[in-house]
Amino acid sequence: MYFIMRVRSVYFFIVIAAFSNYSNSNAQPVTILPLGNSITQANNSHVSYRYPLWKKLIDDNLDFDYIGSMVNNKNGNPVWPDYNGHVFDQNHEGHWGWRADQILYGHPSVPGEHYLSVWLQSYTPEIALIHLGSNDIIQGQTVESTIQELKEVIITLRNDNPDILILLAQLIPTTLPANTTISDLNAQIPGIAINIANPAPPIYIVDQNTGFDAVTDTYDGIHPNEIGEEKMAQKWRDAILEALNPVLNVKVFLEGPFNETVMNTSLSGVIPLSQPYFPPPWNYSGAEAVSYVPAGTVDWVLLELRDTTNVAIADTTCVIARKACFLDKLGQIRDIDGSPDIHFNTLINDSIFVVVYQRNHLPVISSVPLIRSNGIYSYDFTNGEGKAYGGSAAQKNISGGIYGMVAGDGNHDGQIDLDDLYATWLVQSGNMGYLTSDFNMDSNVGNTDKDDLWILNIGYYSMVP
Ligand SMILES: [Ca+2]
Ligand SMILES: [Ca+2]
Ligand SMILES: [Ca+2]
Ligand SMILES: [Ca+2]
Repeated sequence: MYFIMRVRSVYFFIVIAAFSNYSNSNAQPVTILPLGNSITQANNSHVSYRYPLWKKLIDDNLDFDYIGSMVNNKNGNPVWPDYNGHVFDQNHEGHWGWRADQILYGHPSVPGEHYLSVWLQSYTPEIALIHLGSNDIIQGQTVESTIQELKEVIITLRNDNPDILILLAQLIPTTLPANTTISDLNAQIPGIAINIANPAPPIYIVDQNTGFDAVTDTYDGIHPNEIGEEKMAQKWRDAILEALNPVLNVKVFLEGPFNETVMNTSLSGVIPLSQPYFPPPWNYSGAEAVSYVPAGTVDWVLLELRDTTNVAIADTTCVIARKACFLDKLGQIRDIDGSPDIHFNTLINDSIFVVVYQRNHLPVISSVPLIRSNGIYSYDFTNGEGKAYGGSAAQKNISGGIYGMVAGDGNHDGQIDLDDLYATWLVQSGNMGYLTSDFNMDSNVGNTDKDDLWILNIGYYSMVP
């Protein structure tokens, strides 16, 4: 027998501030469509919510582009001061006085302004901010017809881009008598999200009504003044960031505890209540903790997002977010609240690759960027050798066509070699508990860990850049 000795991996970790790195000339800006009526357009003495929103998104370092066939306010443009070296982006699709049906089919007195499906031929929104329906109600149309038209607006937008993020407003109030009916409409707007949300991405309901005072936050009982514009901009900004934050659904298997079809949960009872990835090489300081470990849990894992264009260059300088999660016996990674949907509070610049770390298995990174479908970035490492970057060097066939992370890295330095024998296995052998040399994860360290896993895997090392 011979042992392959390898140079130690060096791990770098960097502190990431949310939103701090969202600017890269390689990436396409996120296209945002402000869609609505006079409340979106504003007139020559008002800047529209679009202006304070634009400033907020610049502050967030979001790389974005307002789109829309319109570049003017009603009766001419106000002064939009430059901000941080940027000139205000005037594009919008706010049409003074228009109802939802006119957004869909056009306005008879201005046929040249066209309508939504025509506008969509010249641009593709990735995010739509929809504040629409006030004129329908003010002009005496019904809640029911307006709800139906809002649905058609969403369907039309999705026909253009199935992955569009729909941010649908509950409308700001008015001092007009129609306000009662606007409240009725607002009450039914969340139902739109439920009715037509699947299988498309979720529709984000943005409550522009709560906290908006029709007397103090408008200049005429209908249209926002500067205070009202600021309030609307803040609501839109928060919703945009929420909608852009990635949600992951990831599946992996661990070779050690894998047993024909599922993983053993023999560590149940010794798995710590707080995430165990504080020490090097992870140096992860997250506060994830639970009052009890959910049934069916195999172990803690650490999920990491790397944002770049190509896996080969997805090194630690590309890390944008990390989160400690639980791995269940079927390979599903779960948030500590039990959900398979892992929410990250970060923005993506190029593409995301996901890394999965576990204490005594070699980490894996997705071989391709994750793709968002129905609002979620899903990735399954288990159903193909090539799902992990490095292929057969990164994952093992652990049971006819099922692939798992490689066991035996007791000192978690990214390689399986003699150090794992001398530095950890020999020290821990004969002991029980939550121990890194317990490669088969049956809660004790013994010869089976060494002879059935470690020896077989000598020479494997991490394929994560
Ligand atoms: Ca633009
Ligand atoms: Ca209508
Ligand atoms: Ca090692
Ligand atoms: Ca063991």
